[in-house]
Amino acid sequence: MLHPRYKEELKKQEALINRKNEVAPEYNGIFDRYQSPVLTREHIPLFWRYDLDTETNPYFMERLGVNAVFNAGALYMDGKYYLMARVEGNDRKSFFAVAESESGVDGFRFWDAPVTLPDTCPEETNVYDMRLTRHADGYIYGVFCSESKDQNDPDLSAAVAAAGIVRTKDLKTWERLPNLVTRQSPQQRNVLLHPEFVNGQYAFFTRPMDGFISTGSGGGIGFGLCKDIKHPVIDEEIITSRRKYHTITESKNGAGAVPIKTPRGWIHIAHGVRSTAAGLRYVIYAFATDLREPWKVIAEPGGFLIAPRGGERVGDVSNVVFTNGAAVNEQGEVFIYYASSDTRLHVAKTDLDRLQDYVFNTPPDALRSPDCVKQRLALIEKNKTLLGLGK
Ligand code: M1P
Repeated sequence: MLHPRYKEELKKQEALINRKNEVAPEYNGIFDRYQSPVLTREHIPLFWRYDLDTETNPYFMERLGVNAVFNAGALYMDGKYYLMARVEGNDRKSFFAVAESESGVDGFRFWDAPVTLPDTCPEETNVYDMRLTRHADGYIYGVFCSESKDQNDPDLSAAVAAAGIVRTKDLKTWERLPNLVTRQSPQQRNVLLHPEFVNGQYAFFTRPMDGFISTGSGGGIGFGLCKDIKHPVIDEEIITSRRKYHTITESKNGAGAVPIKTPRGWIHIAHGVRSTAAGLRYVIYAFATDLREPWKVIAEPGGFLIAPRGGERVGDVSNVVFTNGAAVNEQGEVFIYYASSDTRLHVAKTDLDRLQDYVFNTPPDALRSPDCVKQRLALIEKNKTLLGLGK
């Protein structure tokens, strides 16, 4: 018999899913932040978590709890917004689940079951952070982190990160391809497939790493070409967006959303990490690469685009905002899906014109305090004239 508590809990969940999302009051002219998260653990269907049968679950206990819903790949297709969310169970294992919405800012509802990926890697323990690419070859690719225990290291926490690759035409049936091999880098995370062929080859943005957590000698976001997606090997990676001392990318950076094509260049929305006394701080930044040579950075505004604010600062891994998906509709509206503190997922909305203006007209990081002051003084002087204020 269906447990009587089910209907009560379902009512609460329906109210949450149907809640209208409002633009937050903060203004920066670059994007609108929305007040409520678009996905949380409370959005997970009750029948994925509870045994609904009174006989076997008299107390209506959560049997398979969900801890967090965050880092999502994103796609706009046929008038709908799709998110490939990272769902983390109470047991710490992540899996993928698709949620869809008509508006892109609210009403996200999970499909009836999580994604079942072909289980082709017996050593793989955890999967997360899928980037969805609609590729020129007609497939939708999902590139994600495939994590395994490092069998060569007795440390219980030693792990190996690789880039797993799947593809589909409908987000329902998935074909798994071999993990990406990068000859120069022992580990990879935050890898994404570029949507177009480059020099007739598949092109990946990578993140060369020496270890599981530390990028070590990895200089930043990498780029590499691969001839055959069914045997994906990158012989050579070059660095595109480079990590720099005393900037938001000093400790690490990584590709985020699939690059967005604009008349002026590919716009990348990535993450940068720096070390603080309170631990690592993750922010989101943007840069542009050349249309024909997409590994060449042609503009990189200084500082962050999105940083954790208010309640976003707190969660399982605090002081983190992270993105691995954005969706662009026919009107050129851009929905940046970003997670806060590895706990829940939000949206920030902008458009292609604004993004280009931001990326190409925001001053670059001047790298030294005296030069940053000069940048600011130039702005102040210009505005003083406009405001009719004396020298
Ligand atoms: O915990 C913050 C993020 O840490 C990782 O990112 P990076 O590889 O750049 O350190 C990822 O595991 C990501 O999932 C997570 O949100």
